[in-house]
Amino acid sequence: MSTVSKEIREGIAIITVDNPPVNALSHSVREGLAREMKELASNADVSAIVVACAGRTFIAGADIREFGSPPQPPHLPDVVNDIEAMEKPVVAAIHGTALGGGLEVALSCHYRVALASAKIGLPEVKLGILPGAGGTQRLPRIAGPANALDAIISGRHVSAKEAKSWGVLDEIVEDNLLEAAIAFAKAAAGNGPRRTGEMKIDGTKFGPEFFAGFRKSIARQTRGYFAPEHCIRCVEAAVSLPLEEGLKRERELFQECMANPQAKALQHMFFAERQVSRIPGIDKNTPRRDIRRVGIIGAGTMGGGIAMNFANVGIPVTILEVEQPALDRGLGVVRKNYERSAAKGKLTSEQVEGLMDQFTGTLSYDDLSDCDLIIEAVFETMEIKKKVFGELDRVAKKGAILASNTSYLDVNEIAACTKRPEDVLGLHFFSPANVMRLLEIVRADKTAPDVLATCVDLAKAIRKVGVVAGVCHGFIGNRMLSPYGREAALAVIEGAKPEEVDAALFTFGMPMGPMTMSDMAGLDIGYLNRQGVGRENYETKAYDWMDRLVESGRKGLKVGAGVYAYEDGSRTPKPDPDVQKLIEEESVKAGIERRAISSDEIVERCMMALINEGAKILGEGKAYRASDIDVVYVNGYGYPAYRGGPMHYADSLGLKNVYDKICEFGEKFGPRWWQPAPLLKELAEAGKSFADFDRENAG
Ligand code: T1G
Repeated sequence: MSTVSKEIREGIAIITVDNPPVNALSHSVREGLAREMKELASNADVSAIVVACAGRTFIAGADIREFGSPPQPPHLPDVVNDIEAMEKPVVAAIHGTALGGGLEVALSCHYRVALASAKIGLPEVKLGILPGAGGTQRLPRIAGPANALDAIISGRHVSAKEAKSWGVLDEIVEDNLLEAAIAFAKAAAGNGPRRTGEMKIDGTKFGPEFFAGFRKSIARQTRGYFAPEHCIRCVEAAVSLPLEEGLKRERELFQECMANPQAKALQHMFFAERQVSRIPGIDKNTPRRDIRRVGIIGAGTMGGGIAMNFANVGIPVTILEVEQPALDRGLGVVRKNYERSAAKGKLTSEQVEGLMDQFTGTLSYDDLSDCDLIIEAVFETMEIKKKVFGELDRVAKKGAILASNTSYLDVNEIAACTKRPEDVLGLHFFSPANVMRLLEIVRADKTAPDVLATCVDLAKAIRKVGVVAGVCHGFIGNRMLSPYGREAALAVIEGAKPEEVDAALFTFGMPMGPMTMSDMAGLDIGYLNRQGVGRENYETKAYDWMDRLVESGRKGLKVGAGVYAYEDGSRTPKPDPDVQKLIEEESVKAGIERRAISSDEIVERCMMALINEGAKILGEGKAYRASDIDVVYVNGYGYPAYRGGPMHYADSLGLKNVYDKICEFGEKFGPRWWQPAPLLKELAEAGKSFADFDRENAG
């Protein structure tokens, strides 16, 4: 069955693309569009053409799955140019999301009619590339260079209303899209084509200073990314060159992006995020439980943030605290968060009230008896967790899902203190919980399939990326963070300054260095953890200097002093000579001769430690895919997406090289912490990658 069909109604040809799930511009679609346009160009019975799509959306772009193989003709730029060249008016009928190559097809049409609910966008930059079928030349001509840059660099989905204000859409309708497009085509038949490519840009306002200003304005958010600068150069070409030369320049810059390893890494992340919801033993026939009301235990920072996720999607929340002042404080923080969004114009004051109406505060566990899901977000000790779950076991209704927001603790042990362990799992949100996209869904040994399936779906419903992890200390993210942090702290005691360690990892692409991160989290958190696990269970050389800081009152940013100094309430870390002096004293105490440590060594040790722990987690089955680990690190720990996450990064280095490096570190720093993960050894010796592992275990 062809993915492109044609029907002629009263002299109007309707070309329909039908290529589920998102009408991507696969080879057959490009062929079909080229074939039909060619036929219609000379079809005397036809005065105008409508391009529409079946299914849930207009064309959502080129077929990303085809990127790995050599492009087959007809190539999209040619298909698009042929559409624009048509002598008969071509009208695009847009519903859902017209994205990437899909918007480029629509821009090559002479007119565009859309549903009010439709969105348009050029998100290619999120795939490490740029709009390569005329989008960077036609969008600036019709919407102006400033709007075009906004759309191309942000990759955001632009509403129909805004797109119309940009001049991209000619008409917006609430429904009956096809009829409206046909009527529009009939009316346009008399006017002939209006080619976007022929529209002029008033270049006077968009000179070098405009582009310099724009580059400055995005420097921070695009740090380390390759494609954004190429996108800007394309729009500069649109302003300064005639269409044909601009399209040629776009093609050159597109090829450069496609050849850059960042494109492969970001495309890996695209599919990795879509794989996370594929869980062995769970499919569409697995029952789900209805979640109509959610209970939250604890109205602290985490509890409040978690609750907002549900209120934001219309699920009412009952939030429990032990005392009224704590409850008032918690709900007050939630209201402040919403009011901050309102102040930025993201919410109206009515919407703020509507959202706050979703919240019911209580001091009594009994008020949770009608909740379908109850999430505990109380202090991180097993004793308190068990007490809370004992209460939940008493009050929660039959079939309610009981979840812990623990970051580290044993969910099996928590589940065991209820008479319904099959209804218990971990839902580990990341702070700030109403902002961070990542959700670790911790599958306990007895968690029932319908409980897991319900929470995997729920993650998507509350706009999170839900990654399933097995029970182990710190699950996926925090477990890997520990060896990463160890190597960073060891580098300090061996000779690197804290700011050098941070600078090395910041340059690598981390949003901040581990020392700054520790100060933000609070050095006392790690200190108490270490007190709990005992000196024999961690590398004392790495952390004794930090413990001295805590014992001297330097608990981190919250007290204005930690590894760094924070003067007058500022959040800017400043190296502190007192700290450096303490570190050097601790090196002597530990019998360490300090040495110069290069940034490369710092990055290598931290990354190899991260990767090796990831391979252990994968080998133990505590994560289903290496790509799941990449999703955790990119969405929960700020790992640079343009490196594809730690496991994809390892593949880019070659697992044999990674394995050899870890063995080398074992010889140099001792085998205690540098034992290659068995899975890493196995894959390296077999000449395989983590991607091979995922493919072979896709089940
Ligand atoms: N190509 C191939 N498969 C795609 C696809 C695409 N462009 N978009 C989605 N899919 C698959 C996806 O993997 C999933 O498959 C299913 O469709 C549903 O997607 C020259 C070169 C459209 C907003 O970047 O943003 O055009 O997992 O789960 O949440 O300039 O998909 O079910 O097997 O995401 O409702 C530019 C990418 C391409 C848009 C729908 N376009 N897609 O979101 O569903 S580059 C994009 C999306 C380009 C030209 C260049 C979203 C969506 P499976 P989903 P959703």
